[in-house]
Parts: sequence; structure tokens; C-alpha cells
Amino acid sequence: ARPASPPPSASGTPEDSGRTGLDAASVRRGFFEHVRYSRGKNPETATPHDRFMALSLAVRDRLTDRWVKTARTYYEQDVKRAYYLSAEYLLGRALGNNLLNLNMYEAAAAAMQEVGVDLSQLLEMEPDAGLGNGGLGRLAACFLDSLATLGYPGMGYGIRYEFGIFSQDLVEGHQVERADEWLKFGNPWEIVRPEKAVPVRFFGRVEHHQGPDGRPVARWVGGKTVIGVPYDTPIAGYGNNTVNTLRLWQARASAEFDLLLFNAGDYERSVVEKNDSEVISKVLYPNDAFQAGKELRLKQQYFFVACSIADIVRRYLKNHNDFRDFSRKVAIQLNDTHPAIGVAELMRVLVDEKRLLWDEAWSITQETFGYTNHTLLAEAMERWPVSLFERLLPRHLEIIFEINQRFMRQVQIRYPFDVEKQQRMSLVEEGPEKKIRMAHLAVVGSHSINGVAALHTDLLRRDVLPDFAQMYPERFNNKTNGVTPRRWLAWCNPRLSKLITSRIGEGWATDLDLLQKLEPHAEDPEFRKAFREVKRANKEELAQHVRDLRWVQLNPDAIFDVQIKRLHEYKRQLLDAVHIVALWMKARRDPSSVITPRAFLFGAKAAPGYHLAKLTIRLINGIAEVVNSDAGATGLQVVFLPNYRVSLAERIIPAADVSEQISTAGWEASGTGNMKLMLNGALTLGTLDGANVEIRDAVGDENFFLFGLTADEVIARKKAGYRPREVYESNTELREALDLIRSGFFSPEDRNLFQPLVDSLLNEDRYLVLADFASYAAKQEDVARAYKDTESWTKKCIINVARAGIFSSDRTIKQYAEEIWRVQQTNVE
Ligand code: HBZ
Repeated sequence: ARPASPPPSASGTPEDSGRTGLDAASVRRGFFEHVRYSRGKNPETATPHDRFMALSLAVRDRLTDRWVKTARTYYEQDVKRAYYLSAEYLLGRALGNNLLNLNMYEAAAAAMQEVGVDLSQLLEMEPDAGLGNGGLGRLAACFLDSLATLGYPGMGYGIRYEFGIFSQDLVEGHQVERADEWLKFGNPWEIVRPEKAVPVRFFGRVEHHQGPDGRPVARWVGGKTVIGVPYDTPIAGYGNNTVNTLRLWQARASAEFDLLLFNAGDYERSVVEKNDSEVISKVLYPNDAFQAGKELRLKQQYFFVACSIADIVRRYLKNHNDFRDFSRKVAIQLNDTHPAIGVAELMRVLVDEKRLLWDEAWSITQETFGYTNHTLLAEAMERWPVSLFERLLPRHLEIIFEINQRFMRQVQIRYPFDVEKQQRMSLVEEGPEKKIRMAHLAVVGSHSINGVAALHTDLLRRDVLPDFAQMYPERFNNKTNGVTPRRWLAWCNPRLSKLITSRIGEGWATDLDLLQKLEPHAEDPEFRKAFREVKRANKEELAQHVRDLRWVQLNPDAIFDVQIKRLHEYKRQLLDAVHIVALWMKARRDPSSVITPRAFLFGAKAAPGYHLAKLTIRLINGIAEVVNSDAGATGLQVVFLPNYRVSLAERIIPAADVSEQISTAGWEASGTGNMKLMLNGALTLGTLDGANVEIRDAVGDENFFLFGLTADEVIARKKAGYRPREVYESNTELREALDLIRSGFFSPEDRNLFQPLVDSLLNEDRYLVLADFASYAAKQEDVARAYKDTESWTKKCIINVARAGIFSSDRTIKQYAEEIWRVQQTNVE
């Protein structure tokens, strides 16, 4: 659709108050201005992408006054700020979310319609900002939304990766990765601030002198300097005037350094060195639960942390002359250990640069930092070789040794005869290669250490950091994760949102506990019917998308059974897949065994180096090919949706009936997809893991499909000597399914393809897939039967929605703000 010519009044001056106008006429004016003056086009020659940029810039204009006002308010009131340090932000698209939060979606839709542009088509132009791997990165994005919506002075710091999480293609059922060129056509949301660039040193050496005051001084000199250039993205609150900032750092070569080489006449080397610097912010590491230990990754971590701390200290010193009030004005939260080097960096700044005494600097540091742990997996725990630290960050290594020496002394005093405890607690792991344990650095440098769900925090205290929990019990606390109801209900599910509002009124989007008011409506047949119609329409819409994407026509009468998350052995996509094979074999033999038609939907990216995970994707696609060719007879369908990402989640979640949350108990720290699916009326089929435990507590056992071993039973089973082959021998359905997979039936081009998968299950089965199979299969039968009782199923769904209020990230953020950060809500006029 081509837009009509601009109205005669379309030109305006920069002072035009219309820039702040949220009505359709003002939006239209802003749109045409940007088509002409930002894109340099006539409306007739503007491409769809030009229109996307023009509308986004018009929306950004309407954020800007609030953005400037918010910054000024925080500065003038000298409020305490919460800084979120995260290597990842999985933001997804911004245009729709900003239209929603500014309450200008209707106006924008009307404005675009008037000029013959389809707004929904424009929204689809926007690439996802995929600067994260999975839950940890998406949590950071939900937190930013909640901070702004609640009016907290919060700011995010991270890395402006040129390439975010890879884009996933499927080629003959295999995952193929492509670079995510999200910035290729320009990013309308960010503003670069070169005047706030920060130099960051790497390598070099430390000189120790006697200072003029007689105290020893350490000077980190030499090495190389990289420049961090900040790019700011506005984060608009919903229904208020708060617009906070996400500041992402891009690495640039330092001109100073280049000049040195230029003068020495070594042009070629200077260009090569430029590359070395700028590669730091080039690409997001695509591992979500594995520490690869790459030098560049440590460089990324120190790079963004050093820039952020310099920026935080600079801002603090604008209205303070000394550091006495630092921790009364600054709270810094570490999103896992990725930014944990910040503890040593703040010490370095305070002691070496600002000349504070060690003890003074140490109490400021501890009072400032909080640390959030997101994993119990040993292979994800960050430990960096001392030799690498020594080369890359020599001063930080000295500081860490000093922290450790003082800390070890405390441990000795508390537990004088326990040498093993001292070894367990040390920041330095001994062995053939000495390593720095980043989690221990984060723990000793923080006043608060939290897990992300009740069970996770318990296990953290009991199994992962027991010595620390014993020594500092007051530092450990739980903050169960949450999700923003703006993106994950109001935005992604307009049909359900409208139905909810029609019954309980507005207000739930910022006070999600109000959803409780839906519960009585579960008894109203009219409401249940309306609820089903919403789900049905959402399923049809997803089916349309799947048809376009995968050429499979989903049956909207089928149960939409959804497993969407990163691919990992502990998340057990294999359990889902093996069960589908067993179901299909049964249906082949006896079509009357199928209780309810079922469509199994998967979305998952595998880390590029994770062989078994990639093989699992190939297996699911192999199963899909067989099962779908036969769907008429069995009622079963299987679809693997490629390139799972935030914007795809927004389409799948509103259409889901069953939410697969089937990790081995004790391994999923929380999960947040489980919350999004519940909020959109899917029933959970899950283990007692992560936040599933709290979801089940909220909805009651009747409204949750529980199966599998508990975390304690998992440990006990392994301790007793788990032999998966015995399970295989004794369960016919399971054995036949595994044999069929092993036989090459699902990989005719390479009959041995899936042997490693089956072998891993039969020989070790670290994540107890076989041990939980029978329980899972039985519960899946319950699901199929329960779905047939339409009215009762609908009631369960409504109760799930009604009780999802506690899983709002607003609740989570209030708890962080009140219990860890001590920051105040600040009204922006
Ligand atoms: O953090 C996830 C947990 O697996 C999930 O249970 C939890 O809900 C979520 C939010 O708390 N963890 C991750 O997503 N972790 C990563 O993405 C990751 C990224 C880089 C790493 C290690 C982990 O080096």
C-alpha cells in the first residue's frame, strides 16, 4: 500500500509542540516529516523500510521530552539509582512495545490507515534486538520494562553487539547458523554519545611506588587502550512519564594508540590493531549454559564493566565530592557472574585512582553490589585461568589476591581447623591450572546473593554455595523471577487482553494481581465460551503463520503442545521427542489409542558447538517428517519452528494449550517461559523444578500436570547407582521408541545419525530422561483426557490466568528495589 500525499500542514519546526502529540494527526505529521527529512524520500518513493524508520523516529521523538525530563528529575533530586549490569539484553522489537507503553497504538494505527499504510506490516519490518541467549537476557529486558513502569531510577548497562544471537535456518532438518545483522539497515531507537566515551586498558604491567602521602601506590601502565562509546536506548514506562536508559557500549580503537603506530610508520599494524580493539563488541557468545573460556569473552566482560563503572562514578561525582555517600546513591546488580569483575574494578578505581584506604573501599564495594545467580550447572560456572588474568588484567589479579588473602583470614578465624573448607571457599581454585572462581568473587564482594526461584535459592544454599550460606546467611535471599505483563499479555495477546478488560476493567497491566478477579468468571459458561473463542482465534492465526513458514497445516482442534526454550540436555527436549515416537507407534498400530489430536510445537536454538543439542533438532525434524505425512490417520503433528526468538514467542504463546516445562528437577533455575504460557492460558505439564514449584502452589494440583522425580529423588536415584539400561529393558514402549530412533528410521540418509543420542541415554542419561519417561507418558495421557472435557479444561486455563499475578516482573522488581537496592519510586512530571 502506498501512502497518500502528506497533508498541507505536514511541515513543522523542531519546536513544534506536535512532536509531543500522541494523537493521530500529530503522528501522521511526524511520520511525513521523517519520511522527508530523515529518510530523504517523497512518500511515493519511500520503501516499507523507510516507513518503518519514519514511524519509529516519530515515536522516538515522542519519547524524547520524557526521556530528558526523567534524566533531569533524577539528577535534581539526587536519587539513589539501581544499575543493572548484564552481558545480555534480549529486547525483541521495540516499535509495538513503545506504542503500547505510550498509549499511542490506536493513534498510530489510525494515522497509518489514513495514509494507506498497514501498521502491522510495518511492525514486521523491525528486526529483533537479540542481544542475549535466553532466559537470563530476556529477564534483563523484562526488568527494564518494570523499572520504568514502576518509576524506579534504574539504568541498564551492557554491550552493543554488532551481531546478536545467530539466526537459525533449517537445512534438511539440521540447524544452520547465520550472522544476525540486526544493525544492517540502521537502528532508529539508539542515540550515540561519543562525548561520553571511556578509555579501557588491557594488558600492561603494574608499578608499585611510595605515594606522596607515604602510602603505597599501584599504577597500572602500558598495554593497550580501547575506547567504549555509549549508545543509549530509551526504555519507556507504561502509562507514566518515566523513560529510563539502556546504555550499551561499543568498542572503538583508540585514536591515541593508532597515532603512535602511525608515527612509527607502521600503517599496516595500526589497522590490524584497530581490528583487535573493535572485535570486542562484535558478537554475542551463543552459549547459554557452558563456559567456553575464550579470552575474547573475558575482554568483553571487563570492557563493558569498566566503561559502566567509570560512567557510574562520573555521574556520582557530579553532585558529590567524596565517596562517603556512594552506596547510599548507587546500587549495582550483577546479572550472573558475567560482570563479576566489577567487584575488582570498583576496588581498583577507589583505591588506585581515588586513593581511598582498602577497608573503606571494601565496605563501599560490598554495600554497593548485589549478585544474582542463574544456574546450578557446574559447566556453566565461570572460572578464568590465573595466567590469562595475569596477562590481560594484571592489576585486577593483584586485587583479587588481596581480597582473597583477607577473606581467607576471616575463614581461618571462623573455622580454624578446617583446611578443606578454606580450599573450597577460596577465590582461587588450585590444580594443574590455577583458576579464579568468579562466583566466589561475586559472593564475597556483595551484600546480597539471590537465586531466581524458591527451590533454586534453597539448592544454592544447600548444594552450590553451602560454606558461604553458613558463613553469611543474612546475605542469601530469593527473588523469584517474573515477566512483564505488557509485552507478554497486553501486547502479544490483544484478544485475551480485551476479554479480560471487558470483565474486570483496566488496571491489570500494571497491577497483575487484579487478574484474581477473573476467577469467579471461570464459573460463567458465557465467559468460558468467549475464552475458548480467543484461544481458537489465536491458534488459527498461528496455524496460518506455520503454514507460511513450514508448509504444514496445523489442525486447530488439536492440543497445541508447546516446548519453546534453548536446546539443552537438562531441558529434555529428548523426553518430549521420544514420547512422540512412542505415541506415534502406538497410534500406527491402533488408531483408536489416540485420545485427542495433538500438535507438538518446538522452538529452540542449540549452541553451535553443542553436538547432541544439534542432533536433537535434527531428530525432531526427522520425527516431524514421518509423523506429519501420516497425520490424517494418527491425529498427530510435529513442527519445529525455525529461528525461535522474542517476536516468534509473541506469536506462539497466545496459541498454546500445553506448556512443556520438563527439565530434570534441580536443574532449571527458574524458567520464565513457564510464566508467560500460564499467563496466556496454557496448562503446565511439568516437573517440580524452578518456578514450576511456585506455579503449582499458586494454581493448585488440579490445575497443573505434575510428573517426574523431585530434586531430592534425582540425587538419591543417582547415588543409588542409576542404570538407564534397566529402565530401557523393562519398558516396552520406551524400548521400541528408542530402537526405532537408533535403527535410522528417522534419518534414512544416514542410518547411524542418531546413535550418539540413544547411546547417551542408554549409557549415562545424566538427566534421567529414561527414569522419568513412564511418569511423563502417563501424565500426557491425563492431559489428552482432560482436554476432552472442554468446560473443565477451560476452567483450569482461566484459573491459571487468574493466578498468574505473582509472576509479574513488577512484583520481582519491587522486591529487588525494597529488599536489595533501597531505591525509591520517583515521579516524573
Ligand atoms: O536464566 C536462565 C536459567 O536457565 C533459567 O532457569 C532462568 O529462568 C533464567 C532467568 O533467571 N539462564 C540463562 O539464560 N543463562 C544464560 O543465558 C547464560 C548465558 C551465558 C553464559 C551462561 C549462561 O555464559
